[in-house]
Amino acid sequence: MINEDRLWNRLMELGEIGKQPSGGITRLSFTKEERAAKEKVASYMKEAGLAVYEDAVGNLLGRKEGKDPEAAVVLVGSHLDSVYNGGMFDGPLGVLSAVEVLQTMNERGVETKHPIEVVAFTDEEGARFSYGMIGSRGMAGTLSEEELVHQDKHGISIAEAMKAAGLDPSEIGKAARRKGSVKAYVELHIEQGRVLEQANLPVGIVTGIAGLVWAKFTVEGKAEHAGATPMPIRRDPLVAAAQIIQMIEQEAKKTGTTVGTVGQMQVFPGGINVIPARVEFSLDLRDIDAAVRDNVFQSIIERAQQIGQERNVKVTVERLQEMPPVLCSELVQNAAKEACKQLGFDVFSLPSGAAHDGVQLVDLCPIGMIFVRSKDGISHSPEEWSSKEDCAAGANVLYHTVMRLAMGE
Ligand code: HGY
Ligand code: MN
Ligand code: MN
Repeated sequence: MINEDRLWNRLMELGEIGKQPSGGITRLSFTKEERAAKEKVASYMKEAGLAVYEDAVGNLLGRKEGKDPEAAVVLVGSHLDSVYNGGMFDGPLGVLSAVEVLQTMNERGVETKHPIEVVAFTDEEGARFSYGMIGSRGMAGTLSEEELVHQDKHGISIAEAMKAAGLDPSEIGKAARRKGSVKAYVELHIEQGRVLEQANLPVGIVTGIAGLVWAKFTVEGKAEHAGATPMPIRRDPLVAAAQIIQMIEQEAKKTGTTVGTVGQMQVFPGGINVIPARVEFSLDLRDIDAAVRDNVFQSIIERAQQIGQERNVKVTVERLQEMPPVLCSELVQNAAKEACKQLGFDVFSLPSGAAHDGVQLVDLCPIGMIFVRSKDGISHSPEEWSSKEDCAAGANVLYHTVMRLAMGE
C-alpha cells in the first residue's frame, strides 16, 4: 500500500502554492506560481528516486527505468496548473499519487519490465489563454506554433509566455513522443461530479471523456448616453447578450446530456452611464456525443444571429478550440478493474463530464482514468475537497493498475 500520510502532506504542502486572498488557488501556466509548484514536485520526484527532467513544452517528468529499456514507457500523471481560484486536488492528486506510486515501488525494490514516467502536463486547464492542454498536445505531436498565438487578458501570447519561461516555441516538436513508445497513459483524478458520492463509493473507473467546444461571442451595438437615449432607438449589445445567454441555457437543456456554460464576460467601455458599445463572452459546450453537441452549437449560433438581427446589433462567433469525446481503452480499464478487485473495491464505471489530457493522447497510446469521489461534486472552486481516505484509495488502485501495465501482464 502507498504511504497515505506522505501523499496527503504533499497535497497540503502543494496546496499552499498559488493560494489567493480571494479564496482558492490560482496557478496559471507559465507563471511564477506554476514554476514554484513544478520545483516543489520536482523535489518530491527526486526524493522518490526518479530521474527528473522537463521536455520542450515544459512538461515535468520523473522517470523510473524498467528491466527492458527498449520497452514502451507507462505514463502516469496529471497537471499542476489550475483555473482561477480553483481547488487543491484538480491535477495535483494525479501527479502526487503517481510520484507516491513510484516512490513506494522504489522503496520496495520493485522492478518492472516497462519504464514508468510520471508526468505533470503543462497548461491542462487553458485558464490563462482560453486554449488548453498545451503539454499533452505537445507530447502527442499535434501542437503547432500557429496555436501559440492565443493571448491572455494582458495580450501576452502563449509563445511569449513560453519564451519568458525559458522555452523556445520553435522547438516544441521535440516534445512529441513516437507512436509505439508509450504503452499506456493512466490518470488519477477527482471526479468533479456527484456520481461516486451518490453511489457511496470512493473510486470509479472512467469509460469515456466528454468532448468540449470553446467559443467567443462578440456582440457589437452603439455606445450612447444612458440618460439621453430613448429606449426604442437603442442598439444595446448587453441586453442582446443577456437574451443570447438565456437561449444558450434553453438549447443546452433540450438534449438532457449537453452542458453549456458562459464563464467569462467583458463589457466595453463599461461605464455606469454609458450604453455599451461591445460585449464579449465565452461559451463552453460539452457532450459525450460530438454530433449532439455540434447540433446544439449550430442551433445556438443560428438563434444568436436571429437575436442580433431583431435587436440591430452585430453578433460574431469565434471557435477557440474543440476536443472530441474519447473512449478509455479496454487495456487500462481492465487493469484498473483488476486493481479494484484486488483491493476489495466495487468495480464501478462512469463517464467524465470534465475534459482531461488523455483526450489529446488517444492516437499516441491507450488511455484510461481512475476517479476519486468529490465532496458534494464540487470542483473548480475553493470548496473542492476529497477525503484523505479516498485519495489513498485512489492512489492504491493507481499503484496496482500501473503495476499490471508495467509488469507487461
Ligand atoms: O475544463 C475541464 O474540463 C478541465 O478541468 N480542464
Ligand atoms: Mn480542471
Ligand atoms: Mn484536471
